[in-house]
Amino acid sequence: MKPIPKNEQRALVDRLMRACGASYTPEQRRKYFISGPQWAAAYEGQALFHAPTRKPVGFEDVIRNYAEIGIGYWSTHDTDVIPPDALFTPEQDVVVERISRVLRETGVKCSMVTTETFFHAVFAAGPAAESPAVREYAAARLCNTVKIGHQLGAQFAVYWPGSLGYQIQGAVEETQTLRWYAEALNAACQADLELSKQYNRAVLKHCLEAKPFEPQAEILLPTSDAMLAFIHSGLLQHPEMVGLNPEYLHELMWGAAPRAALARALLAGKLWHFDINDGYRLKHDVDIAVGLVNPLDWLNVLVLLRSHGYHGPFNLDYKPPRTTSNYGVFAVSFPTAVDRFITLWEMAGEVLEDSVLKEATEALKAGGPVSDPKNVREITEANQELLTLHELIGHRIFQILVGMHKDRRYFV
Ligand code: GCO
Ligand code: MN
Ligand code: MN
Repeated sequence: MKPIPKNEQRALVDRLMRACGASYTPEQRRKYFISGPQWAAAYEGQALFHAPTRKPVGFEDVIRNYAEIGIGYWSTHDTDVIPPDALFTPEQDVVVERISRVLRETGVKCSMVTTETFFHAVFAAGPAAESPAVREYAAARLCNTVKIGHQLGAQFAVYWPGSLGYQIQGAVEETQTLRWYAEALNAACQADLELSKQYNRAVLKHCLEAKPFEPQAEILLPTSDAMLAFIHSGLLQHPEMVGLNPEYLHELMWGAAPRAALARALLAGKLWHFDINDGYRLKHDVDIAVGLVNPLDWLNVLVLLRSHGYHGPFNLDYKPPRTTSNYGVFAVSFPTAVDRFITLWEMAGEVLEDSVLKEATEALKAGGPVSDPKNVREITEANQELLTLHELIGHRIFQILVGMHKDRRYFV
């Protein structure tokens, strides 16, 4: 192939996207509670060893592009849209008004707001640092975000306490740091109880998000399970207002089965918000788009969520790779991520309806007949043939994933 001239490259990408086919319409995409984060679309490709590869994109462009694609909801950090020096000033209100206008114009809704308590130098020792002034500032930031949430019509506030931990051992007393962190959350919930009255709205759902490593060497609340324990530790004044925002990759990163982590959150009644992406076990937070690494696992995750009636948001918390251009972020990255999610979600419905899977599952639950309930050999043998169904179930789910269940075969 000859070199492709620069001015023909977008057309090529568009043509190959059309050749992929099978995309959903914006109307179809809007039926799902899918949210696009400001920071995901605006991510410029930078990292510790990576210079940016994309140009900055403002919230107006992000929201308009989401609207066109059919992403019905938008989420943001406070400082994604308001420069730190403008927070708490009239300039903040101007930005919030500008956001409200573009949301109104496009019909996109703000579903979630979150506070950046990890990037700015003020959080070098984390949001629950020893210095009372830092802690007071962090608490004020959380309360301010809750207010912005009410002003923008959000239902959820997320807290990723990324820098709650330490690099140097012995420098931080863990119980004290956790107590201080709880104080900030208590302040946010208290502020919400007042603000929700003032704005005549329901209180927000306050959701904690864990990540096992990064940016600190040691993290005090590294998993969703740790956060469940923290919610019920007695440190929170309003544990009923606080739930979880697990992130698929964050659970995978520490070696968990994300589906099991979600199941534990479901049982605790705390699965309120879900960050969706993909990646690899025991690696850093690569934030790859949903379904590109573990589609089979993702299918199983969505079977669990569908069968338990999860109706919360699916937040596309991934980072378009630095090989994707600014144009590609909205032409390829977001529409394909959304479409893979919808495909997997609908497929999960097929799994739940599948007659082979239904019968196999029912048979396993029925078990084999046993006459002597203390006879270990009889009990073992009564179930022996049935247990082969585990592997058959795995095969059937694979068939559904690759579309073989409707007797489609891949011939050579
Ligand atoms: C990560 C985190 C963040 C949080 C966000 C919300 O991948 O590092 O998931 O993206 O979700 O900061 O508070
Ligand atoms: Mn996340
Ligand atoms: Mn992540």
